[in-house]
Amino acid sequence: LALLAELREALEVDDQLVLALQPAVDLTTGAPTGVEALIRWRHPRRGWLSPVDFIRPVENSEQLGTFTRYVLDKALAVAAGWAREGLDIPISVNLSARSLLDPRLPAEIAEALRRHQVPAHRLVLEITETVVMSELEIIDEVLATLRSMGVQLAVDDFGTGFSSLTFLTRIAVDELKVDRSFVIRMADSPEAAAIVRTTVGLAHELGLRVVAEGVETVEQRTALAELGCTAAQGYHFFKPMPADKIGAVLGTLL
Ligand code: G
Ligand code: G
Ligand code: MN
Ligand code: NA
Repeated sequence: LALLAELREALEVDDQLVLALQPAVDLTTGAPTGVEALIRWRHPRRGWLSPVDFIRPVENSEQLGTFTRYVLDKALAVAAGWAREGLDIPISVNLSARSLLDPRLPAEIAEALRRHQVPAHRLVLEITETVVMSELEIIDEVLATLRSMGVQLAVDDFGTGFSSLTFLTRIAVDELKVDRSFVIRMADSPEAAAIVRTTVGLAHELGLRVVAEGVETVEQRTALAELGCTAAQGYHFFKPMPADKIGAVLGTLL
């Protein structure tokens, strides 16, 4: 596939794959609770590509490991910069479920954390639970190892997978991210509102953080606060932004 050959090149030249960064904020104080890293490909001929244009082929290729290490390395370089400025804020990285099948991943992440001198708790790995049963044991072990290192785990797109609740009984996590689809429908769907309220309650009962995703309006923000949600992310607060813009934003918010 041409795209994969081009990606191999992009992973080597270093200025094509860039991270967009989107803060999540505390709904009461407005302070940033974390920043999510979202990959973008500045393709020399095709223009800006979104991950939806290339993640699936990468996941099914031999380049997944290289790609995952690349994203983690970029994200930890950003976090290292914040640490030098005295900003104590975690960075969240989206991991393809398939990359959790590599038992070398925890050691690689440990090495990257050391190299960038970033404490493990400043890294949050966002995972989805769309993995097939036969692979669960390996993934459980990789995730348990990462968490024992102090790395934080977040369940992304919570509520959209096939086994979210079972997943929570198997894997100890730190954060639930309420999927954007529920936030969008909250106002006119009692079902969506109930799912958000229940997820927030579940998180609180389990002692987990909860972040609502895709908040675009002040109405959604108010409704979330009324449902007891404490943190949120979305265009209403910040769009994903280039790394050189985020320092100023975090500086003014803290
Ligand atoms: O940022 P955007 O809305 O275009 O992201 C689209 C999808 O790509 C989302 O599901 C997001 O989680 C995923 N994504 C963004 N960055 C990364 C990444 O670095 N690695 C992986 N595996 N997925 C990512
Ligand atoms: O699957 P995941 O939750 O990681 O996906 C995050 C995606 O959502 C990213 O592609 C990001 O660009 C996008 N995103 C972030 N905030 C908003 C928002 O308020 N509205 C919409 N439509 N997309 C958002
Ligand atoms: Mn995410
Ligand atoms: Na999500």
